[in-house]
Amino acid sequence: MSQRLKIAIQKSGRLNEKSLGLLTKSGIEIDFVKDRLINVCRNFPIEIMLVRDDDIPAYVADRVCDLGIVGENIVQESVLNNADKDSTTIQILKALNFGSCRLSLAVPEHQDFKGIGELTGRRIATSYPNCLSVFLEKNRIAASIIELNGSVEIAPSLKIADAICDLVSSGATLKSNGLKEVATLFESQAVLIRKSQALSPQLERDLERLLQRFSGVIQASESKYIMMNAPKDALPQIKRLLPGMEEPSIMPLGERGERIAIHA
Ligand code: PRT
Ligand code: ZN
Repeated sequence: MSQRLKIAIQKSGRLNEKSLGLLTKSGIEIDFVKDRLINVCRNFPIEIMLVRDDDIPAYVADRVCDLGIVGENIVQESVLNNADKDSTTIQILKALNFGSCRLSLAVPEHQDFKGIGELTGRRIATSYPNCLSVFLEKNRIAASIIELNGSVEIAPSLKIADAICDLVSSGATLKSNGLKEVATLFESQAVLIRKSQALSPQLERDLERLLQRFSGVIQASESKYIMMNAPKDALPQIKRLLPGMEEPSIMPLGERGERIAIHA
């Protein structure tokens, strides 16, 4: 059995740079060779596999690799697709705070849309047929699902669908295609996944170390160092407004000390 953790990340695309950033900020030094599938790390027992994001859940499920960094949207779709196969159980270990988006339903913007019930009998284009099917069933909506692999947003103007179900982040793509968001199926972000089945004791220990490093990086990215000058008597109010300000450093400014410098 391999004595190195194998982690699959997206080779190129929206999650590639931030996935690599998380690894390097976690102190993992990798010598990447262009187009090499597996890249070995110099200072941590880990190998990085560069692959297409859609393949990551299956690679983890089939133990081609131990871990993966992928959008929760891809995990959800894959888990629903393999719901009947016990051996493919994968587990989300950690939300990674990047790649955030949502899977949403959208219809032509000129349409007077009163609620999702109006999707009954309509054709909905999507690359997420499993997620959409579960949502429609839950909401007792009988609609047909048109499965497309890309450019879902152009389906209504091509008249091959009446609505779409696609990932949205800024909303600019919907807008430029004359569509409006009418419901959100779920919010998504990049997550770290593993197969539920235990690894060797050594690899479990390495994984624990890796998780601690990831947590440190994520916590640091959520923290801000705040410096401000303020009237001294505003301090109680400032402390109430800013979380993590219980014990700030306070320095009097000028001779009378009516104003203070606050660092937190
Ligand atoms: O080549 P490979 O298969 O690896 O990559 P890919 O082309 O399938 O995926 P990629 O790189 O586009 O996205 C990877 C992951 O990024 C997704 O699975 C999501 O988890 C996450 N993500 C975050 C997004 C978006 N934001 C996003 N906005 N993925 C796709 N989009 C697309 C969306 O499909 C739509 O076409 O961007 C468009 C909408 O963006 P806005 O900003 O105009 O709303
Ligand atoms: Zn993909």
